[in-house]
Amino acid sequence: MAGIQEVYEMVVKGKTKAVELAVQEALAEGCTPVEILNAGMIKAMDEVGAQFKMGEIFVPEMLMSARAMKKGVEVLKPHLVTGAVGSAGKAVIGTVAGDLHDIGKNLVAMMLESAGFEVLDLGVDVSREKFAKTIEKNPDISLVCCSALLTTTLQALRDTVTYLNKAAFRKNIKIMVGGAPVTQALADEIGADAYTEDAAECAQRARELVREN
Ligand code: B12
Repeated sequence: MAGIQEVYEMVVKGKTKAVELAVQEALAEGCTPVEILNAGMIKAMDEVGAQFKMGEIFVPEMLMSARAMKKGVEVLKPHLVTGAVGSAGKAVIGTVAGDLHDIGKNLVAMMLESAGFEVLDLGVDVSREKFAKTIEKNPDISLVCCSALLTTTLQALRDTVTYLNKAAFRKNIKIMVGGAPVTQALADEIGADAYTEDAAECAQRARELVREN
């Protein structure tokens, strides 16, 4: 589909205004929001990551693509989010300490909202203490989602989950972990309740998990 290809190219090039238009065009062509997200924007970020790794582009270009993708997601959001917010329970989400990547985390938050969760988003570079304090202040939280995008911040993910595992509130919450370098094996090893590869699956799994409690 021409619209999706345009979304892909404009995210790779970091053209915010053009992405906004391309997403609208792709929607008008009849592409589904999930297709636009996966085959347009996420695929584009993979290309950007590959170009960065090869030394073809640098952090500023990566940042421009990130901004362009955020704009595209904003346009898509009303088409993706459908559920009755709050009916599935309360969740807290954040990217772990030392990590500033938030696009994936924001998508997870959006999908959770769509699945009916009320979501407290703590943002990026979130310390384990901040996760814990938020849960203490909000005893109705039933789900904690931690995101990590760097191999160097997997240690912070491990520290966070270990810390939460020792807390008195542990029995009341389920912990989900994710992000590109995270695996099921790591999730098991550090004592998280679940891992999923993408945001849509995360929301689905979250509903099952919370029902188990
Ligand atoms: C955009 C980007 C940036 C932007 C981030 C902007 C922002 N607001 O997020 C900026 C420019 C700031 C940046 C900085 C850096 N980046 Co960067 N970045 C990327 C890039 C290109 C895209 C990330 C992204 O948004 N992907 C799209 C989203 C949708 O995917 P996602 O985050 O993986 O999320 C999906 C799943 O993982 C899952 N998920 C995510 N979170 C969670 C949570 C839960 C609970 C669950 C269940 C699921 C889940 O659901 C999501 C959607 O389905 C990646 C390359 C890549 N392909 O990932 C590199 C990449 C992650 N960055 C990299 C690097 C090296 C850096 C820097 C160190 C560069 C530098 N020299 O400064 C800094 C680190 C800054 C820091 N302290 O965090 C490397 C990491 C290498 C490694 N193995 O550790 C990558 C892989 C690029 C590369 N190939 O080298 N980056």
